[in-house]
Order: sequence, then C-alpha cells, then structure tokens
Amino acid sequence: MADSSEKRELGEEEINEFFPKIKKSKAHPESENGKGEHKITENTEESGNVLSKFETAAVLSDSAREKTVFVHGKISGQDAVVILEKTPIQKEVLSQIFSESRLKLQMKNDIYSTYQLQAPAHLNEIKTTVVFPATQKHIQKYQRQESFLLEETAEDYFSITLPYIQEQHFSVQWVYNILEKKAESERILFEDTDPKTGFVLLPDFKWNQKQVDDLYLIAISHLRDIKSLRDLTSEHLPLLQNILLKGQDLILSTFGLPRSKLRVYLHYQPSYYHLHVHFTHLGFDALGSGVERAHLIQDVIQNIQINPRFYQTRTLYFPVRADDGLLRKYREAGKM
Ligand code: M7G
Repeated sequence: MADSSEKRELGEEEINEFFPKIKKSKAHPESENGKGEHKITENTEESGNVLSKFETAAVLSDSAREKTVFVHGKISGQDAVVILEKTPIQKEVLSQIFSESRLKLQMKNDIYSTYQLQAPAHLNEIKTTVVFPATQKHIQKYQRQESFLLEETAEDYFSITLPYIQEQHFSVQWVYNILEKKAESERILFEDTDPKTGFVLLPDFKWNQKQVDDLYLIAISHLRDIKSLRDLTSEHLPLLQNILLKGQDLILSTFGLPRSKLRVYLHYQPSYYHLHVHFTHLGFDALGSGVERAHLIQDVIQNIQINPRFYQTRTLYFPVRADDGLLRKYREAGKM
C-alpha cells in the first residue's frame, strides 16, 4: 500500500551522502530543580551540508509568529521539503548571550533603546528538517491551505475513507525503521518489547530536545495492524493504558514533568497509519493539538470502556485541506 506518488527509496550510499549517520548523543548536565534528571540529548556530530545543493522552488508556507518557513525545492533534480524554525531561547545560555554577543544600536529614545543582537553562531541555530526525496503528498502537507471539517459516519469510514487511505497514504517505513532499530535507535528513551502491549517512546522530530517547555515525544506501538483510532476496540485497552502509564512515568523521571503537565493524544486523521501517541507539554501549543484533530488518550480509553465498539460506530469529525483527495471523494459522494 505504498503512497502512489512515492519516489524510489534511497540507496544506502545516497543515504550516507545526504544524511551521514549520527552516532553520538550526549546528556546535558542534570537540571537543578530537584524534580528529576532532565535528559536533554544533543547530537554532536557534524553532518555534511545536504542543503548546499538545494534549489528553492517555492515557499509553501511561513509564519512570522511561529518563526517557521516551509520550502519546496530540488536536490539533485528530486523534490525536497525543508522546514526552518527558529527555536526558543534557552534560559541556561542567557548569560552567554549577554556576554558574548555583538550589539548594534538601532534607536535610542529617553529610557528606551532597541538593538540588533548578533549572538555567537552556536547560540543562533535554526532547527532544520529535511524531507528528501519528498512526495507530492509531502509538498501538499506543508502548503498553506484552506481547511474544511469533514463529518465521517461509521459507514462513510468503510465506504469512502478506508479505501482512500489504503491506496493513498504516507509510507510508514520510518516507523518500522524505529521499531527495528534501523534508525533513531540512540534516541529511544524507553521500550516495552511486549508484542501486544509494547511500544517505543522517543522524541518527535519536531522537538529539538533543548528545553522541556515544548517537550514532544511519540510512543509507537509494536503492534502493526492498528491504522488509527477507528481500529481501536476493548482488545487494545491494555496497550493504550500501558502507553499512557509508562509514558507518564518515563517523562516524570526523565524530564521532571508530572502527568498534570502533559497532553497525551492521538490524531484523527493521522498522517501515518500506524498506531502512535503524541506526548506534549500542556503549556505548549503544539501544531495539531486542537479539538478538531487531537483526541485525548484518557477520553479514548474511557469511551472504549463504555462501549467497546465506540470508534467503529461513532461519527468522527476532522479537518482536511482544500487539495486533499479525501475531500474530493466526499464531494463526489455528495457528502459535502
Ligand atoms: P501524525 O498524527 O501521524 O501526523 O503524527 P502529523 O505529522 O500530521 O502530526 C506523526 C508524528 O510523528 C508527528 O508528530 C511527526 O512530527 C512525527 N514524525 C514524523 N516523522 C517522519 C518522524 C521521524 O522520522 N522521526 C520522528 N522521531 N518523528 C517523526
């Protein structure tokens, strides 16, 4: 069931050229707030500049508020998407910023003055995500678009949504690579290997792991046959409860965040149809944490406890973008 617009997989040599393996990960000094060891890891290895060959085609979207830009372009003739994001200022480096930067005065008026502060390069990083080779679906995913809320009855799911996602979805190869320790193995924070209730917990690639304020982890189940919320029944309660409890415990002991500070949820629709659970800091307005897409795992558990077939029978609502093929299918079926 590969994405129909999927490009060929990269060979090992190309992967090594563009994404040299990152081996080392280094723990930061323990935090001093006494709430637990804040294990924030950082890769120390330099990677070759995969982006030196990047030719910009178009800005897909940008946000001055989020300080992000999503760019479509080509690397060696193949489509790529690059996401650049200015990261939050870490409190730990404030004194370095003040003492080691150059200040250029912009204006001064009475007690007010503004400056351009040029921080040393290592304090001025831009978090960069590269999707290469990118499919047409990736380019669509990051393009700014109008959204519409779809209403999906149980019948619609089986007659419209399911056939669509079976033929049109993102590859979950990256998920299997994590489960099989072929990628990101050094980033795994916790694993329960039970084939039915087990999972792997690791940082979401949206999180730069420099500060817990925007903590973002994902738990990926070892079970491979659960596509989304729609497949969950009472049979999966032990799995969901296990992910919730062990995920909360790990985050408390590692990052000092109690469960009262966590938003733990599943997306419907997800982008990747393999069961995974998002753990984000409650104070962080993570993209996709709105009520139209995020389902709190605690609610999911209770709904299934009340009705084991809750997610096979309920109408569910979710947003789709204007160019989403699923929206077209709903329109063709006269549902929009
Ligand atoms: P989703 O609900 O399927 O889709 O969540 P979304 O991307 O529209 O939210 C998948 C989650 O996995 C997202 O939070 C992604 O940021 C994260 N993610 C995606 N990829 C391709 C990777 C990856 O390669 N590594 C890691 N660690 N996280 C990823």
